[in-house]
This record gives sequence, C-alpha cells and structure tokens, in this order.
Amino acid sequence: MTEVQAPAALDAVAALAELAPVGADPVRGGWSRHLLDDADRDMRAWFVRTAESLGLSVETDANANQWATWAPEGAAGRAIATGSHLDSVPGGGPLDGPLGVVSALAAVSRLMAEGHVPSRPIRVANFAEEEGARFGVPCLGSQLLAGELDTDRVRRLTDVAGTTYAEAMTAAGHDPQAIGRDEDRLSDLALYVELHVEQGRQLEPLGAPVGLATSILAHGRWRLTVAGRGDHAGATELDSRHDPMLVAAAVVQAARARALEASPETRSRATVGKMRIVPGGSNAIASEVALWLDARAEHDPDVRALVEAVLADAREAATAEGCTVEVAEESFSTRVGFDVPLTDRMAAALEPGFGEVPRIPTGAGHDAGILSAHLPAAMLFVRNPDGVSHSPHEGASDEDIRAGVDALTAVLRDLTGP
Ligand code: HGY
Ligand code: MN
Ligand code: MN
Ligand code: MN
Repeated sequence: MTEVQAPAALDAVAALAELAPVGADPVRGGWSRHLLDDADRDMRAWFVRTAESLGLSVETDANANQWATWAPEGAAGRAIATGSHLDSVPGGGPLDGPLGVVSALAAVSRLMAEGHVPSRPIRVANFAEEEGARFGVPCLGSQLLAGELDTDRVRRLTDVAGTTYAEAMTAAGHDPQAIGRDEDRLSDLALYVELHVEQGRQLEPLGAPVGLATSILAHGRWRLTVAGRGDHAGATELDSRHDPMLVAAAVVQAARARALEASPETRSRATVGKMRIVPGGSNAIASEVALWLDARAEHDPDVRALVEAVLADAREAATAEGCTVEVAEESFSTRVGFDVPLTDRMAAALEPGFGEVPRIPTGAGHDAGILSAHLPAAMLFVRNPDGVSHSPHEGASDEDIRAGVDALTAVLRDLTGP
C-alpha cells in the first residue's frame, strides 16, 4: 500500500516573493490591492490555488471572505481559525495582510508535513477589504460576517468611480443580497488567532522576533465635506473668496493640535491622509474639498472627544471663510482587549522556542479585533525593524518571517493537540 505523501511545506518567504508582482503600484510605489479589483482577484486566485495544492478545501462565504479548511479524519468540533487579509491600503507595504495569510498556510503545511493530526479543523481565512480602501469601511468582510454593519448601507457604499458595493459584488459573481451576519460560520469557530507584521517599533528594542497583542486603540473614520465657491485664482479678490482649502488646512492643523492636547494620557492621534479637491485645477479656487479624518485613542470616549474638538475647529474655520462643512461617520471600532486566557495559552506554547514573548498594544485595526467581540481572539506580531507600515517601506527580515511561521505552527499545534 502506498502512503499518501503530504505536499512539501510552503515557505512563507518564497510565497511572498510569488505575490510581489500582484498589485505592484507604479504610480504610488508599493502595492494597491482593493476589494475585487484585478489585483485582489489575483490574490484571491493565488489563495485558492495554494490552499488547494496543500489539500485544503476552499470556499468563499456570503461576505466575500475566503476560507481554506484542513479537516482530516479525527478533526472534530468547532474550528480553530487563523489568517488575515490580502487587500492593502493604496501604495501599501508587502506584509500588512499577506504575511498573516501566507504564514497561516505555511504553518498548516508544516503541521501536515510533520504528521500532526489536528483534534479540530483548522480554517485559514482571507478577510475581504480589511483596509476599507475601496469602500471606506475597514474590516468590511469580518464586520459583515459578525453582523456589525447595516447591510443596506453597505450595499450602497460607493468607490471613487461611483461603483456601488452591490454592483462590485454582482460583477464578481457574489450575491449582494446575501451579505450580513453569518451565524453558521461564526458559531463554527472556536477562536481566531491572527499573525500580523508589527506596526510600530516595539519588538526591535526588546530583541524579540515575535510578540503577542494586548489591545487595539479605539478608532474611526470621518468624512468632512467642505463646500465653498469655485472661482478664478487670478481674477478673484482675496476678500471675496470662499475657499474650502483654507478650511481643509485648518482641519489638518487641528487634527495634530487636538491630538497633542489630549496626549499622552489618552494615546490620542488624528490624521488626514486622504483629500479630494473639486475641481482640482492649479488655477482654480476649489468649490469643494472632501477630507478624511482618522482618529484614534485608548478609549472610545477619548476618540469621540478628539473628533468633536477637531470638528469644532473645522466649523469655526468654515464660518470664517464663508464655507459649510458636512460630516459623515464612515466607521467606528471600539477599543479591543484581546482574550487573556488564549493569549496566556499561546505564551506557554511559545515558551519552549521563544522564551518569554513580549506583550504589546497596537494602534492598528484588525479583523481579530472585530471577531474578539464574538469569540476568543488573539494576535501574534512579527518584528518590523523600522516599525513603518501602510507604506512601501514596511518590512521584516526573512529570518523573522520564518520565526513567525514557527511561532504560529507551535500555537496551532498546541490548540489542536490531543
Ligand atoms: O487602519 C488600520 O488600522 C488597519 O491597518 N486596518
Ligand atoms: Mn493595515
Ligand atoms: Mn492588516
Ligand atoms: Mn482662463
């Protein structure tokens, strides 16, 4: 009788190199992979191909999240879930997202190769639109799955080209009417562990290749639309202008000033990283400016207070310039404290290989944060020597990437042990 051979274990560094051409952005630098665009579809196709080559069964749920399952004979009960996302911010780095998915597939393949028999199924997830770069709402796939969003509102979300979420889903062969809380899938999961590249520089000074997450700052996004009067840059006297760019500039300044005022106790931070100027001509006073405020702080009320302070400054600046401001909250994510018993268990599983693993907070949002309200969730971070993320310069050494896979393998082995 011939034995069925497990496929060779997947090497995470090689897999990331394979993904490098997908969505490489020649204009911004880095990578742009947004929900169901060509790059995202190529990433998704890679996920299916790679998972199937390892013998996993792949399905896409109603919210466009992908799942690859390893459920050999003997695996029973609720599944252990791991993974991350394959989409990116505009011009992002190579690891924010893909590292967690690639490492999860690599860890599963390692367990297969060593002949591990999991007591429970292991599911590897690729969550849709984690960055919210196309439709404005971060962790869109996991939030929909968890029933955190108004599905009518989601169907109407539009991208820059005016395509709605419903249209984009339909075009890609998904049924937009089927989105929303997925009770069966959610109740089938025992817990979720997400590996992610570190964002910020806490592990490097500690000399640690991996860390465990403690918490995520409360955070949200607000769109401010400032309307003024478009006019000629040369012919319009200064005292008769209603220039929304002046208001926008005041908002950018207020974001920094108000966050500084509230720091360091509240760990407040506020950023304007995206702006749309209409009509956007160098010799035209703008008629309208839309700008996006990203605000974060330790606790939910700190974020609310920060946003109110920035908005008060925005309204004052608008009045002074004879402009108007409209505000829309695009998303809000409450503060997350990760599951302590699960994190303790992971620390114990990592101890033999890694010693005492540092525990660090993060200011970045994650699908693990969304899921933590519904099931035990925890995170593993892989050292990022410069701490840079949401930038093409994000990185981790090959050695640390492989250490991350070792760590996730140890965790999954423990969680699915006899
Ligand atoms: O914006 C964020 O925190 C994220 O990386 N989704
Ligand atoms: Mn990110
Ligand atoms: Mn991420
Ligand atoms: Mn002219």
